[in-house]
Amino acid sequence: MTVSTVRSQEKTASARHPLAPLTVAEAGTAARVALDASGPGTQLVYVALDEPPKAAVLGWDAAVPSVPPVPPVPRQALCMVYERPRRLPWLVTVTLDEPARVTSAVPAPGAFPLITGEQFIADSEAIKRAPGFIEALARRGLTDMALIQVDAWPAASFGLEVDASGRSLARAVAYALDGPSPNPYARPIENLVVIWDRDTAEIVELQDGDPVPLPTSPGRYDAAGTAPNREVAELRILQPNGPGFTVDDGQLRWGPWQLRVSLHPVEGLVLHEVTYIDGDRARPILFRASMSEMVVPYGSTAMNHWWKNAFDAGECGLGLCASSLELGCDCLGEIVYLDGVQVDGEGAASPLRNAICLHEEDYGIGWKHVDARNRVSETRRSRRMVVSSIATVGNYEYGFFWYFYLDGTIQAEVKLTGIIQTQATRPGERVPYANPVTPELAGPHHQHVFSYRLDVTLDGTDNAVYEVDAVPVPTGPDNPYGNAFTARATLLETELGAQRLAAAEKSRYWKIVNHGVRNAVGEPVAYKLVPAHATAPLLAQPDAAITGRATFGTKHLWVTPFAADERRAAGDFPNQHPGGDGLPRWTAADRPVVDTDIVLWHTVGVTHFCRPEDFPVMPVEYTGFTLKPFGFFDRNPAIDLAPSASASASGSGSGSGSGDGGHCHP
Ligand SMILES: [Cu+2]
Repeated sequence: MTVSTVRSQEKTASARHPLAPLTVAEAGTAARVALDASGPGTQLVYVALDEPPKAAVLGWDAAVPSVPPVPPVPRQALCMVYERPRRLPWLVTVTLDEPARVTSAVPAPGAFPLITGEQFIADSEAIKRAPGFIEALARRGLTDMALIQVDAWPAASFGLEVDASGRSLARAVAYALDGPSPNPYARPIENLVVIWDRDTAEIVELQDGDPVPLPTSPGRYDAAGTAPNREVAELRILQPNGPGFTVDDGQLRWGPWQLRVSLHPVEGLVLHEVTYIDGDRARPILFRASMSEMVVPYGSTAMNHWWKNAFDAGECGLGLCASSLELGCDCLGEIVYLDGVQVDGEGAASPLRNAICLHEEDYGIGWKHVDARNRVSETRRSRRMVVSSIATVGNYEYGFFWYFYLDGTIQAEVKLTGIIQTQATRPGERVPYANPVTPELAGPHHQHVFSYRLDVTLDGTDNAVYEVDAVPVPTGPDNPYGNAFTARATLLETELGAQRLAAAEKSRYWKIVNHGVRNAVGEPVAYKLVPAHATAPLLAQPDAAITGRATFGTKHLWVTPFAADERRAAGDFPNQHPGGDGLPRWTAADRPVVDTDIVLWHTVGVTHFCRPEDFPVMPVEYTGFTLKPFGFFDRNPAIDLAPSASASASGSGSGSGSGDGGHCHP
């Protein structure tokens, strides 16, 4: 098992692809320039690459080096900064071409900035020093503040007087720790909520209800706390000749696949220009794919829980929360890591080591057939390229995984793990809208709702989408035996008509086509988007605040015409936003979405009714979707794979797996 890490490459700007990831030096320069141009008391929130216009990127790719020379695309960074004295967020664009300077600065009056990890910790610690909070804890017999953890959540927005106060708010809850290596979520301090002003560092409102006895069980999950620990047989994944892919300044090449990979502070893992090399044709499939937003709405009415509605992308930043990954733990095999960039509130930039993991996985059989007469077998292994990053957002972990297969399939998967939100309960008590997970704790019902933004470019930018349902045909002249069924395809023509729900009982899928490019059977080339049928849409009532703020979650599919500034499903500033921004606002125009440059927004998720097995740490839960070629290719694109070599089985089994070192046989 080996590992290599690709550090940021300091090529000259003009030699780099317009989508090449920001280097640490570039991020630091952008932050310094943005802060220097800002008013006193301004803090940096994040720095991202300001991705050039799509036409410039496509033009750059199409250019043959040096004949004729392509004018370099200006390299720019986009900074969010927060001018705290004026409670004013700004989006500041900085050109990185010499001399680096601000090219635009747009204030967002009335909006609230993303909450960085630094801010979250600062607020949480400051609340522990607030006299009113200390007194509330003392009434519960808790006086050692070193054994208190505060989580200063995004405050959300409910149309209450406090929400409309113009203050930058947190709603905070607390946990009693039982020592230096605790599971804080084992001991929630129930019925105590602090509404906190993040700017003035003061309590705006203290909600102090009936105390619930602290749970006594520590809920430990570290190895010492779970000893004795079971061992499993050692498993090594070896690629003696190294990985089967290369990566250069953000561009990944593996087999027929080419794509660019980057880490955006808000969206986390982003894919660009996903392309399949089909013989001598470079065939684009996705121009850009990302997690545009996600939200975790809680379905509880309890004091500590009803308001929890974290937008983990737009309010916290999936890239800002990305972890440094560890070989053998997070990733197994022949790994290449890509670094990210992190910038603190003062603008100091540093690398985020091992933020993105790249590796190959064996995925069982890819295709197989045994000729029953002559017993000749042909078998090919399935191999997939895995691109992943993991964000820790408060109590939860989200792993964002993309898989590329040799048969042309693309799969997106979210792995959900970490620790559930917990509610302390009295002995024998059953609390509403929550399941008991231990005799002392309940887990409130909640959803994890993800909005994938898929800027498709199937053999070109002009695409369209059909909804395809499996439809039984009534018995009659067209179906004399009653067994026939058909596929009914409905073209989604405009934005409002393209707001769709999944339908498992109809085997519903959405077919993305390019009407201008035909396959061998004369049909438009296509990929089908196979939705996650187990995903319920947003379950909150239509008049609930969260429904207006996360309207994207009410539908499984949205289709919009491409617009460069329509990037986030709930708008650019979801923190404390009262609602209506993003997809519902843009799609009100009901723009046409046929045979034009379109973007699909796909909602997936998990409706989480907590189980005892989800505590003390939740085993990984999965959600996601699949993009499968549907006449994009003229035959099975994995048909020409070389046969795998057979190997001998070891151990004292039947010996049926023994091989001769040649090709696989039945
Ligand atoms: Cu959950």
